[in-house]
Amino acid sequence: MNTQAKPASAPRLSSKTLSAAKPGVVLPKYDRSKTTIGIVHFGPGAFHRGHQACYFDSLLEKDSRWAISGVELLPTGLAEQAVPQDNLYIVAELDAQIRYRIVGSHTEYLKAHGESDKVFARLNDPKVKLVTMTVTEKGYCLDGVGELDLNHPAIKADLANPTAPKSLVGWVTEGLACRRAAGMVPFIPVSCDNMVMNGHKLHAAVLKYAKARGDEGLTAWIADNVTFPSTMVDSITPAATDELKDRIEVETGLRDEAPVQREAFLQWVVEDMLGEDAPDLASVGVLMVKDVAAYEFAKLRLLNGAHSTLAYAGLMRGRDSVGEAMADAKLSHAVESMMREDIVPTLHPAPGLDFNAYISDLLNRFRNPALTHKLIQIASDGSQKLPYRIVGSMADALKGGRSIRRFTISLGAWMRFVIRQAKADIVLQDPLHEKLAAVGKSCTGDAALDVPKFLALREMFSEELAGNEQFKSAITAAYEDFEALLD
Ligand code: CS2
Repeated sequence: MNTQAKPASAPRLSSKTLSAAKPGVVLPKYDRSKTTIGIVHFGPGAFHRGHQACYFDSLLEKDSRWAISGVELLPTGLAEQAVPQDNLYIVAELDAQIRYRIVGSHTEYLKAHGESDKVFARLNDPKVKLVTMTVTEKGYCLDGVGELDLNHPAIKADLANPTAPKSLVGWVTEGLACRRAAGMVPFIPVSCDNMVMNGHKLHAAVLKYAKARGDEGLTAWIADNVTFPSTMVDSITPAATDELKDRIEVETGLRDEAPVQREAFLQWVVEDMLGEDAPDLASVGVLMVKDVAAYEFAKLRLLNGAHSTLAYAGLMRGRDSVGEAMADAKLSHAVESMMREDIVPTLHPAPGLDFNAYISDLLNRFRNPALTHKLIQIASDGSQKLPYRIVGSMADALKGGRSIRRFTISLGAWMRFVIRQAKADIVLQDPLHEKLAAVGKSCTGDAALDVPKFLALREMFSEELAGNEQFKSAITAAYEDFEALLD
């Protein structure tokens, strides 16, 4: 707990004010002016800045080629905050030990919506080897079966005007098309979002889009030459607050208008296919593996599946943060049982991955008293997240003849949450918010009428699953009383 008084006004963080940092604040240990940009990152939000950018910050200490150009696809206001700070920002590691680190790996922020020439120049720069991205699940414009939705408005707009892309898939494909036209080697697109087989999904989406552009030569070139590694990313990164900015100002002696808070834990597992010319990620703690799927399934189903369950059930039980939901003994007990007894049997073993120890570590991370993680943040984009986090495990459990009872806690609470927000006219943070509001508003409380409206959402439930009697009756019971499932 911070007890120091707030200074009148600490200097704004920038290259010139670094010397004002209080002792103990970790500063970049390399000359930023001597670095060159080797990475273009789409979606430089809090997660990327707290996670991947920290790995590159460490790498820049030994290899100056890997500074990052952060590219905003949509205006977020971050670029405006970054300029006066010379693209520096503070990561507050809030855990058993508190640590402040000033990260210097971004040397440029660009806006895709206004500085597209500069973005194309970067994508065409032979020094740029990786194009990484954190655009969240919805940023890929996929349909209910995980394939590119050619009817998505952003994809339709890009197909009509492919050289002036707006979507992530449009940008990656046009960037690759430019490299091909210039006779260059391709960059490697690296998805860092919470989706199973994120690299494969991006690969398939880019190929489908290139084909829909009617460019067979480009489609074949991408198929033959471009690798799309899958990755698993992990670090709990709650959204920054004004309180955090004030605390950082007091504790570091510098004012940062765009800081990041996260736990100390950091993990990045990357499919080992970056080639020889790539940054040496293994040297800064990235786990390079042949098959990343086992890690992705474990993380998405155990960590994120538990998170979403805590979020919806917690919110409906009046809890506000992950810490509060974990202190709700009935809820945390049910979630732990779901993890150990229901999710583990759906996972693939991986070398060095001891699921029981992994679960115990996760539960401790959820209980981190130094970090407040709002449930409402995790509850956003449910229509995009739940299929990866919960519905996939349920489909596997059904195939294996196992119980799906506890999995329905999250879905039952989610339906109730959607209805509650709709009836209160609160717009959901979800790309399907219009559809969900209409469903929510029309619900009467009669499960026989209400539940089929949710199950008809093909973006979330396949026809096969929605038609499965066992699935329907379990979801219906959860809709009627998800709290009974906590016992
Ligand atoms: C969370 C994740 O907001 C959410 O949906 O479940 O952001 C989670 O904190 C990260 O995936 C942890 O790596």
